[in-house]
Amino acid sequence: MIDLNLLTEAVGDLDEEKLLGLLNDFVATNPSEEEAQAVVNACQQGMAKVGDLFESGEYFVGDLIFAGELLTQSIDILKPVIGSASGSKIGKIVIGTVEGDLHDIGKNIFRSMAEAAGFEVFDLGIDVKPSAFIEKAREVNPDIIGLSGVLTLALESMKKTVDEFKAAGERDKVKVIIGGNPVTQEASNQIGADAFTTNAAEGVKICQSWVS
Ligand code: B12
Repeated sequence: MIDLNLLTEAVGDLDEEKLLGLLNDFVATNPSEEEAQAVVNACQQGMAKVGDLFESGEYFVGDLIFAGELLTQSIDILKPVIGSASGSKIGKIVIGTVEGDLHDIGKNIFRSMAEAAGFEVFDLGIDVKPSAFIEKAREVNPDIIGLSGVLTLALESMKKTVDEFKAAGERDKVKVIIGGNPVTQEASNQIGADAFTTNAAEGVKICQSWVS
């Protein structure tokens, strides 16, 4: 099994060669889905280190951009072992990163895992306005709306989105799950979501429980 601490360190240090080497070796061992999820978590912890180093002034915006590219590349390598969907679809999810937030790595990881679990996922991308979520919901009748965001201000956009669903008479037709680094139980209550998570695999389990 891959050394998860080494992996977290490689992400935090932005050591591309080491990181991609570790991941390619890992994928070649034909790992289980659980092992792949542990690897995603280790990468996520590495990104938290990148965030801390940015906050303390050691890393700059260029480093954040590079970290983003590095993690996107890492997830591409991991995709074949994260799981694959078989058979019919178990439910529909509309997801997007909320208005004002451009971070999409976490959303993309959740999307891959949800698709692997058999969900049909409609991904609206980044900086998604509440009206765009509502429009898509009316078009495809999803079971679940997934709101992603990592900026503190994303919490306000999530609340605005849920409020607009209520005003449009669409809120009771869907379950709402929010995800991303700043979400908490308290934030979830204020936003009016049905669930929250900072872990994509857990998010998928919650969604599965809603459609089973
Ligand atoms: C990479 C990065 C960037 C990249 C993003 C690239 C991309 N394509 O996403 C770029 C360079 C674009 C960027 C820009 C900025 N960033 Co930035 N960024 C980060 C960093 C280092 C990592 C984020 C990340 O990808 N984490 C890894 C993923 C895997 O974790 P995650 O998002 O939490 O996702 C997991 C779960 O939460 C869950 N999940 C996520 N979404 C969803 C949705 C659903 C439905 C479910 C169920 C689950 C789920 O699944 C994932 C896997 O388990 C963070 C540091 C941090 N601690 O997060 C800062 C951070 C978020 N950025 C920050 C800042 C300040 C900025 C900028 C303002 C910088 C600037 N001066 O320009 C801009 C803002 C741009 C904007 N308007 O959004 C701050 C935010 C501070 C705050 N409190 O709001 C942070 C926290 C860094 C810091 N410590 O200061 N950033």
